[in-house]
Amino acid sequence: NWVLSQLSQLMQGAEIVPAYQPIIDLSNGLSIGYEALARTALIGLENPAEMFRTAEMVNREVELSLICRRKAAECGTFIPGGMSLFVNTHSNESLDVDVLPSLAEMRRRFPQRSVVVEIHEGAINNPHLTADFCKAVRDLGYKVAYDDFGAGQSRLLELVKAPPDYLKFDACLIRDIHESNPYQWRMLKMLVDMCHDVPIVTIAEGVESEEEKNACRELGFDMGQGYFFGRPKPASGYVPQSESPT
Ligand code: G
Ligand code: G
Repeated sequence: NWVLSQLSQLMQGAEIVPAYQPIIDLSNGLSIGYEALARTALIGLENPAEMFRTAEMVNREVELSLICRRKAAECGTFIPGGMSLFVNTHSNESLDVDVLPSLAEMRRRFPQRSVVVEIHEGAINNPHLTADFCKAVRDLGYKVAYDDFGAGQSRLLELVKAPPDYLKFDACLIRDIHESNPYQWRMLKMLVDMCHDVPIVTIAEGVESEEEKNACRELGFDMGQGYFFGRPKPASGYVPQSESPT
């Protein structure tokens, strides 16, 4: 059908334009890096979740996720040295067979780029494999983040046996946090403190208001990400027009 034919066009890669969303250090308000989020103008696939659902229908989600990471690195050259590019993975990607080789390729092509790989919680299902993966990523000079923590099937086993460098707390835990009951507040505080003890850098996702930002800071979150700090936008949105390549 129409959407599937759009998908095969997408697989050529040229139709993917990554958007980049800043990740902010809550102690000083400065960006520490950018998460790449896939975008396309192809009709029927504009929504990345829909784009991946369509790819899953024809078992091409792993390939698509790999293409998105390539594009994220290629278009992410605006990111200053010292800041990190955060890239995504799909739950059906195998950490050792799919993700690791693609990171090694990224390392060869962009040796100066600092990269954090966000592991989807669906792919975190074996403590030994996950620990081996984390070690291999660090051997490449990259860092690991566990994504969407607390929203779905997040497992404590890997958090204990294979602690990541970053833990991204899902937006649903952050939403309306300033109105939350004392138990919810204490629970989050405890989780953040636990991370700092390891240490794991904590990132609050989906921060949409000043109140939420202040609450996250008070809870001790290291970093924040969300519309309050900046919406995802294409690389061209970060480069002053006069400095664009001609
Ligand atoms: O950007 P947005 O919130 O609309 O993205 C929706 C979902 O699509 C994200 O939560 C993420 O799971 C997925 N997604 C977006 N970009 C990428 C990407 O580059 N690779 C992978 N694997 N998933 C992505
Ligand atoms: O990779 P991950 O599954 O964490 O994807 C994050 C998703 O959340 C992306 O689709 C991104 O566009 C979206 N997003 C980023 N910031 C905000 C925010 O402040 N509010 C909401 N509702 N969504 C956000």
